[in-house]
Order: sequence, then C-alpha cells, then structure tokens
Amino acid sequence: MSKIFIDACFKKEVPYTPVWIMRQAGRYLPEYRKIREKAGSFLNLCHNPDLACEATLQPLDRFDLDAAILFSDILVLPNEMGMNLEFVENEGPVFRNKITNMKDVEALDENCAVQLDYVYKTIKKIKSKLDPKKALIGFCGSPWTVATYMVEGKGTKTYNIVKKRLYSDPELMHSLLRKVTLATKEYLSLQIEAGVDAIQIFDSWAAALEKPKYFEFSWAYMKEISTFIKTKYPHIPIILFPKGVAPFLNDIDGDFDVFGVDWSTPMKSALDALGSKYTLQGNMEPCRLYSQSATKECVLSIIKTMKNKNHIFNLGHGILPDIEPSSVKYFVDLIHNETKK
Ligand code: 1CP
Repeated sequence: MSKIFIDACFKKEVPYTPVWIMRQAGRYLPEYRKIREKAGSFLNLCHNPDLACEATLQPLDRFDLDAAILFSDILVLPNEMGMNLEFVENEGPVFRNKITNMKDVEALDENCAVQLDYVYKTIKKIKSKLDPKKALIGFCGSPWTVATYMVEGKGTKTYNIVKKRLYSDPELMHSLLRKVTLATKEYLSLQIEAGVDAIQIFDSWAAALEKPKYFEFSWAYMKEISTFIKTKYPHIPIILFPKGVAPFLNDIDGDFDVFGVDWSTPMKSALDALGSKYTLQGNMEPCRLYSQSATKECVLSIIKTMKNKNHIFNLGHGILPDIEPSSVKYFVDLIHNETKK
C-alpha cells in the first residue's frame, strides 16, 4: 500500500502535505507520562518492546500524523558499544565512563548492533499494529552528535571538552567517529531488516562546529552512512537533519532523499540551495506552538513558500514538554486542510 509520507520523500505527487513532529512521543502527552511511570525509568521504557510500541503509537492515536517514529534514543547505541548510559532525573543523559584516550576508543565494541534486539522487537510490534498507510521512521544520531555525549559525558552548552580533543588530537576523534559510524551502519541495516520504512539521522549538534571542521568531522560520516544505506536499501528514504547549518547550505551534497530544515534556516534559503535535489522537511519554530495565531501565521507562510514543491511538514526541532496536545492537533489539521488538493 502506498504511503503518502514515503511518496513525498521520493518526490512523487501527493494529495496533501504529510506531517510528523520531531520528538512526537514524549512528555507533553499525559498518556506518555503514565507509561513512563509504569516503566520506572526512561531506559526501562526503551528496553520494553510492548511499552515502547505503545509510546510510539500514542501520538498517532491522537493526531492525524503521516508517520510514526520509533520510540528509543540516539544514545542506546553507544550504551551497547560499552558506555554506561544513565538518565539522571532533571539532568538528562550521563556517561560516567566518558572517552578520554585511544585505549577507551579501542575498548568500544563496534559490532554491538545485534545486541539491540529490543529495538528490532519493538519495530516488528509497531509494524504489526500501525495503519499500513502510515510510515514508521527508524533513526540514529549522527556519529558527531553521538560522539559529543561520549566525550563530554553528558549534554553541553559549550562543547569545550569535545572540541579540545578535536583540535588537539584529531586522530582520536576520527578513530572514535569511525567506530560509531561502523556500528551505526549495522544498526540502521538491522532496523530496516526489522521493518522501518524510512530513516532519519539526527545531527542535533551540527552548529557546534566551524565550516571546515563540520564537513570533516560530521558531514563526511553522515554521507558515508547514507551512501551505504542507499546502496544496500535503495527503496528506503533517508532524511538527514543537521541542525544549524544555514551558512553551509550551498556545500551540502550526498546520496540521500530528504533534507531536514531546522527552524533557524529560512525555508526559502533551503529551497533555493537544495530544493531541486531533495525533498525538504520542516520547519516551524517549535515555540510557535504556544500560540495558535503564531502557529497559523507560520504554517500558511511555509505552505505558500513550498507550494508545488516536494515538502514534508515538521517542526524545525523537537517539540517541548510543556506544549498543549490541543495545539498539536490544531497544527496537524491546519496543514492537512490547507494543502488538500
Ligand atoms: O524522561 C524522559 O521521559 C526522557 C525524555 C526523553 C525522550 C522522550 C529522552 C532523553 N529521549 C527521548 C526519546 C527520543 N529521543 C526520541 C523518540 C521519541 C520521538 O521522537 O517521538 C528521539 C528521536 C530522540 C532523539 C534524541 N535524543 C536526540 C536527537 C533529537 C533532538 O531533539 O535533537 C538527542 C540529542 C537525544 C539525547 C537526549 N535524550 C534524552 C534527552 C533529554 C536528550 C537531550 C539532552 C540534551 O539536551 O543534551
């Protein structure tokens, strides 16, 4: 059965603009908070295929979204590579055994993807329940974004530890990035074998790097992964989401299908630079969901810019935990109603 989301990724004509929302399963939904409590911890939830399947489908029960995204996290992969991942309440992800030298890198297991069997079980379960007209998106972090957590040991605002390594010991960073890339290729292959219909690679911390270092330490590895997946699975669309690369749009290239536009990049700039090659995804500023009139203004403006172009609607980054679910319903319905032909 044809899926509107997949058709849009492949630049086919679609009856309306498909929409999904980054981080659409999560804390802004009361039903998510309930099963998160039942699971006891965020990692327990990721490790439990029944509950992770339920969390994935929750936003689709409420809203007319065109795709589901697997409920998991970009950091489960480094966890299986040998890092000890913890999610600390009100602090976020923490690796206490962070990477400091080549020995630490050598100890990482790049063949760990088979150990993420709970993810593949979750995917199979979701696919058995998901409306066949809707797509299931699998995902991973870009090697750079994942490596920032492995080297910093947690989230950061300054990236000073990882950038100190990058400038003073680039070979250490490349060794780490090569290992994460190898593990990621296998991880995405196994997600596809389990049944995901599309893949998104999140490069959430792209904007931490100056241009030459961005292309050397992040984009090169994302491109390597997308080329590998496109060669092996040409029928699976790949979405790349590098957040904050507006100044480098003219240098973006590679074998992938959809470019995820973040909210700080004007859609028209992305269209001029990349619209002839890729479907564009995005890009309402997530905080506009706090106001219906601010939402409407932006949705109509993006629809106008993207009229008769290849477009998937989304926010320009993840939804925030204090957004009202009713605001999300307004956003999704507005997009479908305004773009129906
Ligand atoms: O307490 C809780 O319930 C945990 C909150 C939470 C959730 C719901 C975390 C911790 N991760 C997730 C799920 C998640 N993470 C999904 C699936 C849900 C969905 O999209 O519907 C996805 C795709 C991610 C991806 C992710 N995790 C990214 C990339 C996307 C982005 O927003 O930029 C990043 C950077 C992470 C790391 C992470 N995991 C969790 C948190 C709070 C963070 C960010 C920490 C930081 O800001 O450094």
